[in-house]
Amino acid sequence: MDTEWADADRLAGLRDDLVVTGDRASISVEAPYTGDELAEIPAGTEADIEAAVERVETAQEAWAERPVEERTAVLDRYADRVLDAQADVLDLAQLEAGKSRRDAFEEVLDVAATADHYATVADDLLASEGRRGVLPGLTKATVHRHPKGVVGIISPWNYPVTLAISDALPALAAGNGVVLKPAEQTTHVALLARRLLVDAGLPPELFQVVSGEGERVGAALVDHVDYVAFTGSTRAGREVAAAAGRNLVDCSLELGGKNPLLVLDDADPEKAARGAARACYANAGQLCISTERLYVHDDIYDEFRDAFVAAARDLRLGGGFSYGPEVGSLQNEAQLRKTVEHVEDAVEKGADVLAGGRERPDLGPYFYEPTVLEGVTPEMTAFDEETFGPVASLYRVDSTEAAIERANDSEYGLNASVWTSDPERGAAVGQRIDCGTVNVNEGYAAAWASIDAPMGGMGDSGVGRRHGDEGLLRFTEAQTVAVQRGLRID
Ligand code: TXE
Repeated sequence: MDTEWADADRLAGLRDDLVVTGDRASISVEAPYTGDELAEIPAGTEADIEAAVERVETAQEAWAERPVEERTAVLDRYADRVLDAQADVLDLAQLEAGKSRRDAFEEVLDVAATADHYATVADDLLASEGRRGVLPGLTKATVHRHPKGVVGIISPWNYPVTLAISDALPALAAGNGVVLKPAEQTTHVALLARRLLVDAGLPPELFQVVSGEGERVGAALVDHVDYVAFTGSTRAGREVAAAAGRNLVDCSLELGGKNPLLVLDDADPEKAARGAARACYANAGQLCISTERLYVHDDIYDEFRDAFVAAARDLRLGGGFSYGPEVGSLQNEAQLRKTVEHVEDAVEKGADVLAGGRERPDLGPYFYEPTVLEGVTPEMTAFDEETFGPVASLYRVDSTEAAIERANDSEYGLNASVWTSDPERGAAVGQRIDCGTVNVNEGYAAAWASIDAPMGGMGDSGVGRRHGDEGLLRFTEAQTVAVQRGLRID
């Protein structure tokens, strides 16, 4: 394979940073482009988690004592470090996740922007803040922001750099330490991203990584930390939240989505179709905020459908470490099977495939063509279940009201997109959609790029927000110290 990361010794060098306290069983990791085994990672245990937490706890106390500017200086240098090392990060993200280079590039951009953002604003967000008392003049209350302590991060394989690091950055800026349990499939690139933080000056003890299975090592992590930031399936998210509840620790959960895109009657169908194609097929649809349901106004439905089908067919599908292909491979066999099953089920029950609908074994074991379905009905799995693959369903609606109603008819509520020639109208429609983020005249990247605004889900899409002020303040305990100013009954 055309990257130096395919070298077993180089990958082994990254695994030196894992916390492994004894002999461990191993988990095989494969390269999605070929299906070949890439490496084996240790199947961590609760003992590894305990050791990791202990190391972080000691380092965290000293870290929290350091002035905020010293902590944020590390983030500032990290942004530069990641950009300098981008070729290496992109290669490894592609190798382990099977994604296109363009999709990997978005990860690098996101972590660098997140680091820059919190390096700039953390100082203000963490400053102690005077408050007026309930009885003005009688008490002098000040709110202080203390770190939680040790933050546990559980990350998935679809955005293995961003989702491992973009929560760690504000947590560290706020004075916490971190124990990360990355997805089994993409452990090495998470280790690389963490090593770059150490290169940027982070005390190495402060950020530990334990590899292994979610049910075992992920679940153990939740039992030993002071806060959990989880990104993954709704199923695992519920288990994490239940355990966090038992331990009375706070958590944030970014889970799945079945995200809607609305094309209003005044939209430019060509522009909307190109944007929609990116929204549906970025990262081969393996993106929590990607679009799977498109509600298009009757007046422009035919024009939009033709343009959208053409845009889906035009996307270049393929592997390799260049910027050529726009859409990469699915990450694993389970994702491919789920995608195939959703499409087969829809076709058996009467839906039409307007584009794609085929595996591409000539490109690699898990490639699947960008697919457009029409005529999807409620009995079909693709109607309301997240495919997490390159499959989008087109629906005709006769009014904006109908589009909003259909968009809101979902257990999920992560991300939506509205296309119109009137941005104000789009923003007004957006506020009526039950999703944590809404993009107007953009598929998904407008909200994602708004690093200083919160991002997260409603309903089954999760709890809590990353990015924005909330993205940092969730890693703090607010403490009020109130001084009585004289009035008392003696
Ligand atoms: O996710 P899991 P999977 C959705 C998407 C996908 C489906 C399954 O629909 O098809 O989930 O993917 C760890 N306690 N998303 O099976 O299992 C696990 O080791 C603690 C949406 O890969 O949720 C990994 O590190 N941790 C999504 C992480 O959770 C547990 C991204 C995610 O794996 C655990 C990924 C447990 N009981 C999948 N069980 C998004 N929001 O972007 C698993 N893990």
